[in-house]
Amino acid sequence: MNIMNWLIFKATFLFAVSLVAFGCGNRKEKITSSATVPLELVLPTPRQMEWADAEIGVLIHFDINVYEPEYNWRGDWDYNPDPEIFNPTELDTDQWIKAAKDAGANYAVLVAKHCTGFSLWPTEAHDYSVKSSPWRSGEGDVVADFVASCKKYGVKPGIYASAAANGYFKVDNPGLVVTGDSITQKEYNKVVETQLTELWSNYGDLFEIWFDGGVLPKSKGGPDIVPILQEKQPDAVVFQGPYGTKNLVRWVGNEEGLAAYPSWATADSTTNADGTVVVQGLHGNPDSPIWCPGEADAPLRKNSSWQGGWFWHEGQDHMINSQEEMLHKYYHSVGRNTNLLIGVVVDTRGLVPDADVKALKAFGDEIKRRFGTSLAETAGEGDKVVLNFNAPTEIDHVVIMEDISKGERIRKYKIEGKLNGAWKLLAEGESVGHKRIQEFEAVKVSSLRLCIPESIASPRIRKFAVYNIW
Ligand code: IPT
Repeated sequence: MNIMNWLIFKATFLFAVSLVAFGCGNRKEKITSSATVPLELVLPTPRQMEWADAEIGVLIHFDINVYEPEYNWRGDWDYNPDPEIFNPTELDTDQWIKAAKDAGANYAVLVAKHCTGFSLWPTEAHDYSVKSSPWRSGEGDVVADFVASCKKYGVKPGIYASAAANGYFKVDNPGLVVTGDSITQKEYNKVVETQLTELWSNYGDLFEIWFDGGVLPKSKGGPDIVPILQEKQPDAVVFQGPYGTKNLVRWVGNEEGLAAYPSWATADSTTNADGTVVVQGLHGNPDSPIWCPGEADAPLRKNSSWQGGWFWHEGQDHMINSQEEMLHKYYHSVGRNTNLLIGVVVDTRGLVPDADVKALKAFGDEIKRRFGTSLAETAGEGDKVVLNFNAPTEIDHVVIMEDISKGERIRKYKIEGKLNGAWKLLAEGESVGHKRIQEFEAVKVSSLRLCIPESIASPRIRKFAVYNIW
């Protein structure tokens, strides 16, 4: 028997023994189902672990269309709003990042260029940018301000600059020039390469790079992004990044902050990663060799507001999601092994509106109130972790975290509480990964246990915590 087989045998044996010894229910079935342990566990990179720990981020949207809401970048390819209208006289990126921090965000991604093509930094690639605007007499750089504020407040900076759409260059998804009359695809690809080189070279290390709609690969006529990414930002986490690069993160398939359940951190595709692949496999795939967890993006303003809630529009403060709605998204993203990326708008002043600042803070405060302090918590290894109370204690939430540095090992779990001397099933599920939040009807228990009837190797529980929130 070689070492690996021995380890497999040992893991299976120990697993069976512990089930017999502790009897976490349904014993027979579980012993047989524990028989396979893969030869290699898929592990996240250190940066992907840091990203999972960050849990909440913001995606800050600001573009020239905020000053001209009638403009539709797809409507008239020959028209672009005049840069003269872009003048956020009160722009204060500290205010944006403070608002993000109040929401509990640990990272922030700035939309440096959205579909209009107007660029928030003084790019050398063309003149359709802040340098042609009256804002700070054309001397300003929103990206530089943003990164400086992130540093100041300890929020990790990221940048979104979609290559897939650009009204200024008549480009539509998945990154192809629609008319071909004013600029060729080759020239557009060069613009993208120049712009991404600038963004990835001039603003320090980026925590996350965001490709909206994925990246059209070179083989399908797109820009040659991979070598630039690998040279300039080799450690950045890349949302819908090119296949084959490391630190990938996938879309969850909606803009409502709702991950499917189960939600495995491993997946076969990054969903739309090349801008053309059909979205599939939203649950991920526990047997895939690619670590590519979900990131659930959702604007603070409802999807039914202007531009899907991503951009500011006058008179829409009432479209801000309620605290309950935001918490629902949190439970269905962070609580499902997926990061939550909250879309934040910037208004014509250059500020996050007061109503949004308030809502972000209320959301962050409530998460702290709910999950800031547990009633009890522990960590452990193996198929069972127990928490005992001195007296029957009312509980209604459990948080489970795996030590993902050792891989996502749990395949099925049960949470059981001891009521009047008997174990009762309170909740059960499949994926855990970085974090699983489980809510159930309040119940008084003297003990609580996490049972893991199915896993691919001995489970490593980083945290098993219980709360009384209601
Ligand atoms: C959508 C893209 O098609 C998808 O790939 C992903 O990037 C997503 O945006 C991010 O929110 S487009 C949107 C209008 C649903």
